[in-house]
Amino acid sequence: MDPRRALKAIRRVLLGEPLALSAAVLALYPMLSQARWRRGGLALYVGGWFLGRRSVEGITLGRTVFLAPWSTQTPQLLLHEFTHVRQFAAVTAFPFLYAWQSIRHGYRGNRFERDADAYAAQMIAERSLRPEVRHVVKHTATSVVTIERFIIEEERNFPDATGELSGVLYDMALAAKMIANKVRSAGLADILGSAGAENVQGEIQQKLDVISNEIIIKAFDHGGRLCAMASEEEPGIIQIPEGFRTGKYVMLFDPLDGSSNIDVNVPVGTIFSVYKKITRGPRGEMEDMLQPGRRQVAAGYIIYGSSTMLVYTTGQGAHGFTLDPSIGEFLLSHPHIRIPNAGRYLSVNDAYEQDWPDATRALMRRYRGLDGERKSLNVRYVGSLVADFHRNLLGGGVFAYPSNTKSPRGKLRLLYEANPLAFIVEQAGGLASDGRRRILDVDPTDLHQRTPLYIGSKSEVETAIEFLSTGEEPPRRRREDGQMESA
Ligand code: AHM
Ligand code: MG
Repeated sequence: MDPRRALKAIRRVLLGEPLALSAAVLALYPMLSQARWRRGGLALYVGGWFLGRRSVEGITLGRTVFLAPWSTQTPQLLLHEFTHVRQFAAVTAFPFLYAWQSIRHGYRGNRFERDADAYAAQMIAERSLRPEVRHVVKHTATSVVTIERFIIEEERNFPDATGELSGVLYDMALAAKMIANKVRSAGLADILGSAGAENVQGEIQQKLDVISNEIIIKAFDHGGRLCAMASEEEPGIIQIPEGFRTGKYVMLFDPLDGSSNIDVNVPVGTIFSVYKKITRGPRGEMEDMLQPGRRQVAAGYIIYGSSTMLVYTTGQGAHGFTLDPSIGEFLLSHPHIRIPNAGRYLSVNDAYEQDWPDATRALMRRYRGLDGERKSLNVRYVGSLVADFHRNLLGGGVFAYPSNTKSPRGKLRLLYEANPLAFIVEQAGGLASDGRRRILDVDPTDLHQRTPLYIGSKSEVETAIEFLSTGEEPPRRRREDGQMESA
């Protein structure tokens, strides 16, 4: 064997390999760059032996932190190990004191361990409790964090990842750029207005709905990552054409939400939701589509506003990227979005007030400060879900689309709208409910099923649940044909 290669292999066993922390984590906790990070190494096993285990998740020696190859780079773990770096720097006899503490009080009772846990918890809480200190990444002229780099770095947290899910996210970023381009030129090209056809919900389709639907289907149907799709604009499952490879994910999407607003230049958006296939065989089945939202593996939305932004989650926080049109790339701009716990905004269409159940009316009076119990929220309603949701996600507040006598289950769709946004809001520290149940726990029965929706800041959604969870059904109305409206 080549001696240089042998030396390298020995070095790898002893010292592991250098590890670059993800850009999102560093953006949020810049102090972590003061430590040297490595993956693997003998020290992990020696530390494990000392503590009576096979290995430990991380071990710190001086300024170097060794992380176990299978450990997930959670902020908790990284900040914990970083505290040991600081302890090493502050106390010369740290290793001896640490050993002494462990012998006397055990691993858990060791004061250096307790200090490290406390520091990590405090830093994480500071980030989430002070959302007004909104973190926006500044890129330099020569160094940027693209969505691609971010996805690759996030994927490293899953040693078993095959890259397929990352591929789904890239494809969506590409489709988003193509749709953004169409939306931007909508006023210039002759593509405004209705395409004449009605969609499955009985609404008039705008031309851009049709175009966006097609862009997404074409971006995904031969990539080999999905085995089926479902779109708000199509009645049934969209299968991958014969002859193309199928993958292990299904995706549900609303290609252009709020499209009735395009004519008046109001922001619109795309919403998507990804699940792992649960049935056997290469094709996606209805069972794969009708999974509860808590099983989503990824979800996101794109807002085509004054700038185009893509926000997504894979269950490791919600992260926002802004499209830089000069280089045609989504750049990390809002890592680890945290929604303020209490709201500033209330977004609801109160033209339906006369059709709301009493409990909903009482809830809205509370939000508006009319029952004297609290200060009023500011009312902001664009009528474009993605725009209303996005503003409240960053600024705090609640979006509500209650059930009413005309629409006993509300208007919004569980699978294309409520579930993906619920996944994101929960990852940002907020809540989403239909008034009684957590949205992510609802078992879907129909591809196009609707749901009432209360989504946003935790304390505001909790207020909604408090008012609405009494089990009261919305009052029914007599239809023009004399029959009672069904729920
Ligand atoms: P769409 O999917 O047909 O575009 O409808 C959904 C839109 C949402 O963007 C928005 O929140 C809601 O409809 C507004 O409805 P309303 O006009 O009843 O307030
Ligand atoms: Mg929609």
